[in-house]
Amino acid sequence: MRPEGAVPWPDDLARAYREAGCWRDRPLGSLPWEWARARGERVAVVDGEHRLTYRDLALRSDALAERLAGLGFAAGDTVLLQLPNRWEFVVVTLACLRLGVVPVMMLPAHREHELASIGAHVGAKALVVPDDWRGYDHQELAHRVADTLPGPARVLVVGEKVRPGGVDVRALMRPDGDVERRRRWLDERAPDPGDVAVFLLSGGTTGVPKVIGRTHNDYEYNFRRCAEVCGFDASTVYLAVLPAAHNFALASPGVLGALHAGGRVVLLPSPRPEAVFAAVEAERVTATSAVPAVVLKWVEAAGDGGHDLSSLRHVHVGGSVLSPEVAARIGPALGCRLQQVYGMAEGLICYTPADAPDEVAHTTQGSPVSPYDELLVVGPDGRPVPPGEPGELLTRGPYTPRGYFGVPAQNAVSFTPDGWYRTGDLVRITPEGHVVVCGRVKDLINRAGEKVSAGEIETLVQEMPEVAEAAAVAMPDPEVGERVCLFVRVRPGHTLTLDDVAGSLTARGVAAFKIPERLEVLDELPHTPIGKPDKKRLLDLLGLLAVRGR
Ligand code: OOB
Repeated sequence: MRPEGAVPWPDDLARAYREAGCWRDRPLGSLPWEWARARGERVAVVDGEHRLTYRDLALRSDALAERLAGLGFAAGDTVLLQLPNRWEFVVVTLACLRLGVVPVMMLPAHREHELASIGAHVGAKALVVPDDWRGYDHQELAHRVADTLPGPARVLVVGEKVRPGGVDVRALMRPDGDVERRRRWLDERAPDPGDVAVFLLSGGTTGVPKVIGRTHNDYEYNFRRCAEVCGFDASTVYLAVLPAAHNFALASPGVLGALHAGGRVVLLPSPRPEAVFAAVEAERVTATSAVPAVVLKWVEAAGDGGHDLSSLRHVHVGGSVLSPEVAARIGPALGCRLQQVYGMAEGLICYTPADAPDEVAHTTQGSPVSPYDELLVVGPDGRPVPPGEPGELLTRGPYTPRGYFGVPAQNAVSFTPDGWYRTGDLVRITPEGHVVVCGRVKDLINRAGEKVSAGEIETLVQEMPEVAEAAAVAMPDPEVGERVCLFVRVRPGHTLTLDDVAGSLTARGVAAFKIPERLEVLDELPHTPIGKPDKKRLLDLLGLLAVRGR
């Protein structure tokens, strides 16, 4: 079953991608048994004391898939998946894929605002959450959100403390019963590989939920090609520290790429240097991925020594701009090679080669992982710029879908009529074919790789009674790259503080990473000739305020 509203590729291209071997027409849910047949007793997933073999993964995901079917879930249903980097994340994801239930990859940091709007948009039938996580009661959150959703939505809970009204997911994973019968039953119900397998969230929404349906075919190709480019094989031990729900750590090549290549995945719910270095040493990790803000912390902490990091071969760094200076420090500090990655939930992934010379690895974001990726760099007039000149990057290809789910008006803006996705990124392409990201035209704030839509924040803030007009801009920051800075004009007789704004947004259930970290109240916001806040001038003003020491 196809969730209605997902935009398919044209038939002739679909045929070409099959003939070229990009699309293999195998549902992702069949992979765990394929892996188990080849290497059943090898450890696939490590989470602290928990070690699951490939066979465990197949058994447990089948058990959960069958019992989800027993609860009434069927192919094409959507569920909001909000789990931290724990072994259950992998089993739940594989179980959904097996049954054709489409998980929507929410982040642990998301709150009511995000869960409720995305849940309503995709018609979610359930939320899968931890009981509590980092002192936050996700179970309670899930019940609250479930009550707001149009259909009856169930709350599925991973943890010890499942309260009445919630379903105990761990109990459903117990691999007891007739394994062969269950396997055949699920094989017969396998979803179509051309259907949507997972929904990813776009980095930075505009208020309109931007949810990307990735098909079994396109997503398998995504993680298979990334794994090849990163040299993943049976000796790979991949450490997932970024949220596994993010395309980077999930499939670029990430968790799924490492498993597909026969490697081992180590899950860690935090990127803190001490925990990461301990895990690298204990599990002999060979590869990991990080955003620049995180890798900078590792580089700074590595000098303290104390841990044996010699197993580490590659660290993949992407999600936001990595300065050449930090890039050059990574290899010497961590004793491994850097691979830069420029990617997006919408599809296109570029990697610097695993053995690239420093010049390429330090100063470019690599080249597309597939020879069938198409790249076009255009000027403001929409026409291609001369080779090597900067412009907005448009892209199409075998793992870049043709539209967001269920938002035709937004698709008319984000995609061209002939299917190119407008990345909103300014890039230039070197004579050797490597992409260099040099800016962006889209209005978002990239805070340590987490994308915050300026428009979304402005809409929320403008609903505050004190606010007459608001504009959110990206404030440069040495630690996290950018932070949200808010400029406002207040209504006559009102005042506003940063705490007021933070308090209001938090009360409305907005994820913490989106909350503005600086507020400037102005008598008047500068405007462009068509009457929008002039963000260029606001940024200049921010620079001036910084110089004056504010
Ligand atoms: C990754 O995915 P998203 O969907 O969170 O964000 C995509 C956007 C890009 O359009 C670009 O604006 C920015 O993030 N970005 C970079 C970058 N990599 C991504 N900007 C500068 N330099 C880079 N290396 O962020 C993502 C998905 C898969 C793999 C890696 C990153």
